[in-house]
Amino acid sequence: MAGKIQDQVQQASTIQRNQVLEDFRWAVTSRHASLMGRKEVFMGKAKFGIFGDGKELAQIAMARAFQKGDFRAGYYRDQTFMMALGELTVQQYFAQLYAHTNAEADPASAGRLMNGHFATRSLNEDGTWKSLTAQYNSAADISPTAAQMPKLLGLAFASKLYRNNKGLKDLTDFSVHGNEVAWGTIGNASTSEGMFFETLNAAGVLQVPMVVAVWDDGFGISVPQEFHTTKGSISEALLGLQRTDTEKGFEILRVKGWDYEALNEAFTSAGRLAREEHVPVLLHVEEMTQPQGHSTSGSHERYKSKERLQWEKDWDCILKFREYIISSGFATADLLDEIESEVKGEVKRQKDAAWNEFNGEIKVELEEALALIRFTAEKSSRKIALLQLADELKKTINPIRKDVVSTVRKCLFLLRTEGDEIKKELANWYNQLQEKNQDRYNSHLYSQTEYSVDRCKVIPAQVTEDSLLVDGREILQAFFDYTLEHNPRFFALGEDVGKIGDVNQAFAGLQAKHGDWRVMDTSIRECTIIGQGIGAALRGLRPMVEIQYLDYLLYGIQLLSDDLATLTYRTKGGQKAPLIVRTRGHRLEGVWHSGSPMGMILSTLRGMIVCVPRNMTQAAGMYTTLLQSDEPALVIECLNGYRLKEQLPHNMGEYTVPMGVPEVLREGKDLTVVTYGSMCRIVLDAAAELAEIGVSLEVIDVQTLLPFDTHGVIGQSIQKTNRVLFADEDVPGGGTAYMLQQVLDHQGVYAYLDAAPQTLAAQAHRPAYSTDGDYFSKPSVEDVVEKVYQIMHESNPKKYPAI
Ligand SMILES: Cc1ncc(C[n+]2csc(CCOP(=O)(O)OP(=O)(O)O)c2C)c(N)n1
Repeated sequence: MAGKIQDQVQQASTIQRNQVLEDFRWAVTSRHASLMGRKEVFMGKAKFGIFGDGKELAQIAMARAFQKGDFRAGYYRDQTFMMALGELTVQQYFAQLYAHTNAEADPASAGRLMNGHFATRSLNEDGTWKSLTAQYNSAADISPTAAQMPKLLGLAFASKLYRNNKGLKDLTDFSVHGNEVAWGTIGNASTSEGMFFETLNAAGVLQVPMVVAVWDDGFGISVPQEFHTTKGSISEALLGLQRTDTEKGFEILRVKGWDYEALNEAFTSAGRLAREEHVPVLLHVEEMTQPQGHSTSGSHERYKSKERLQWEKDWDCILKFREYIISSGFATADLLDEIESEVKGEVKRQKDAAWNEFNGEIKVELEEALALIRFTAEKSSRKIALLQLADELKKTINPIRKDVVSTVRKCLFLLRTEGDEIKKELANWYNQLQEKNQDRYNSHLYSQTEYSVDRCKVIPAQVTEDSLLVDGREILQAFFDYTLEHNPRFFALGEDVGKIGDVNQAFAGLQAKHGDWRVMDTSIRECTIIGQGIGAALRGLRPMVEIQYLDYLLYGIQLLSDDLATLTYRTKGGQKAPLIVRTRGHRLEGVWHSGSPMGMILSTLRGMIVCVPRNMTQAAGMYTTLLQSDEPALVIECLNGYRLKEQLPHNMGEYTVPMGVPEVLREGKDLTVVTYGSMCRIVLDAAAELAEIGVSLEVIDVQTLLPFDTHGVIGQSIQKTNRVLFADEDVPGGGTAYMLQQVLDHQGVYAYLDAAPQTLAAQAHRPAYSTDGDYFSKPSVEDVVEKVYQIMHESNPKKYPAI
């Protein structure tokens, strides 16, 4: 018996020893990757580097507590975590540092993001989901500090839904009974951001399985802790969130970043609490270091005192780990040295392999270019100049693609006066190369799979004489009711969306009918409402999140722009979050309930679909299209349209509205007015008035701004009318300027125009209050009539004398 126990003790200590030594291996692997990474930048082989040195031990503990199906949403220091998890090889780490554009070489971003931006791939090549519960998952990182937090809330919230919404229980590729934990990481300085506080508050309210680890190294670049956080400690500052015996809240833990055993214990218990009880945990990891300073952009000797620098050396987590291993008798110093030296060799080998692969591809292209330029030179009258360009290219140290392509373009420019026969080989090669480069650098802004909105089947709405005439909001209500019934992944949340069914009652009665886990109220927190949607969409759900008024989208536009709109692009199709953001805008009342800031949206949300339906029938059809595709979208309903009567289509939930296809609302021959949203009715009223004096307007509703008229409907109309006016409610130079640019650049209409294309927008200021305020701020029927008339007058002053 005693012998058996002894054997077991022996066995347990062998396992423990092996684990400790494996952890040591990961720690030194990551550290040497950091050290060599910095050198690569200084040697000019990479442009910029930011590394995870000084934070290794805590990340290994986090990796140990992390389970399949879990998600990480973190930041640029987490290389050790990713490596220890087996989701990042050293070679991949260096491939990203060099910006290798191959998704196999750099699975996180295919060379699109600077180093330290981690991600796992959730999707197969064809856009279908992998089994997320069979793999470790990391949401794709972004650089803005703390912007990883809102989606972290959503990733954790998804577990809540999967556990509580019985309709989701079969989706085992996404969740097993909501057991998945969302793990967040953030630097101490970044906890000062509003998004951090907003996320924590919401997580405490929602009681979601979220562990937030704060990597605290006492600085935010050069700025020390006392400038960042009240009381100098985020766990102190947030003590009010701590749960008690009677009140729900957070579990708050503190641990030192060099204390191996305490770290393992803290992460294990945090993971268990979150996973089993759905309690959010804040894990404040203090006394971390940054041996090489913030990044390759500068040296920390500039702002850290001698004492601090010495302290960081003495309390380096790997040094402390070594001391722990030796004093616990797991290994001798010699053995650790041996392991480290072996690891160092392996890191170097993988670094070199990454460089050779990255550089090898470019070398091949360079050699091909040189051969073709020289070959072409022999036939060309510009031989000397061409050979000189080839020589210069040949001499480039660490050449990159730009060197090759820019030289070839210079050559082709030199060859512009020579016949095709002379330059055809070089030109063909260049065209093929540019196709590859397009894929490398410019692809995947939108879905390139069969789930793209373009592939959605068009099914017209069926409206007949016996279709009921109902309020616009009832059209939406019928749509939402249908979708809640037929699509278990669909849910809606937002301020006032649950109990009262949104401020305009499109969800009225639907929470009572479909349940509290389908139609939900939230607090007033636009940014994390969006984050909640992004995270849930990353985990296979189909959220619709509501921003109560378009003017308040500003609170969430940063996240939409930085995170959601870039997701497919920055992972080169590796992840998707098909979130629908529903909001309402255009004219209604006053400064903050009449917004139509399309210019802002169009500049910041490339990568999203932007729908501007003129009524609720169109809106419902657009929602159907979006739910059949996998693209994230913003849909702006007309604030003043919920009480207007519309005919209820018979095929609600089935009819679709295609994206990027304008609709001609009224045919005419004199002038085309291009508009959308609430302006459609204004322009149609103006068209009726103008018809009375013999001016025939063609009125086009663009329906979606992104994508924009992919069928050239507007150009065809201009070919007929030869005059065009772009009208909307945005500021001058906003949405109208965009529409004008799209048509001029892509539809070749210049030759068909008999008059200068014009725009009509709202005033440059926000709209004043009340009906008069609206009249003097937004384009009115009279404004449209007069503007059109002015264009007609300029064409034919006799027929249309000045007003
Ligand atoms: C919104 C935003 N502001 C500024 C920056 C520039 N920036 C990058 S890292 C950083 C400091 C972050 O410090 P901390 O959160 O403590 O993390 P650490 O780098 O120390 O791990 C700053 C200011 C940024 N990336 N995003």
